[in-house]
Amino acid sequence: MVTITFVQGNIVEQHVDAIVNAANSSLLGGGGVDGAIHRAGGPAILDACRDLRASHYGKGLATGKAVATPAGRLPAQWVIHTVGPVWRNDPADSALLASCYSESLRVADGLGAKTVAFPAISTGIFRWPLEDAARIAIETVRETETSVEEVRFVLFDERAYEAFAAQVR
Ligand code: AR6
Repeated sequence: MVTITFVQGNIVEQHVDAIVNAANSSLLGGGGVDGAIHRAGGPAILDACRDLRASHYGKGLATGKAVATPAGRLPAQWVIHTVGPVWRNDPADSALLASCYSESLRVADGLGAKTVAFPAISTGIFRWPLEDAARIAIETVRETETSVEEVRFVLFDERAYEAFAAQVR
């Protein structure tokens, strides 16, 4: 069974097999955690993303899907890019946020990754309320069949850390 852990910190510093990026469908970078990952990992990540756009992902990556690239200079080996939904208070979108977690774990399994770090997908620029995002994230990880041994939620600030950690108390 997967062990779920929580740390408050910066996802780019995590020594895990794969870190997950809260990307956008262009796969070509952005702000928030996406910007931090590309800055810290260097141009190899963007090069790999451009290759994806030039091959199987000509139209970009759909919301709720995930795809991996190498991690450049990061301590992790892989970056799994996923696209969360923008919050618009439509309950149907919860399945898309859940899909980000389950699809990322499916991609991690394909890579043979045993340790995977996730940010709080959609809770920044995409405005998803933290408590609801935390509930969906943890329920989905618990319910997904995976060979990943540790899922580490890396929360940038104390409020996000508390929202996630509260889910398992
Ligand atoms: N490490 C861990 N968590 C972080 C870091 C970091 N270095 N930086 C920010 N967070 P966001 P989204 C937290 O906005 O809402 C980009 O432009 C942050 O506090 O990064 O899914 C993409 O290209 C928040 O809790 O992602 C997309 O266009 C969480 O990570 C769009 O933003 C997610 O915030 C995606 O928006």
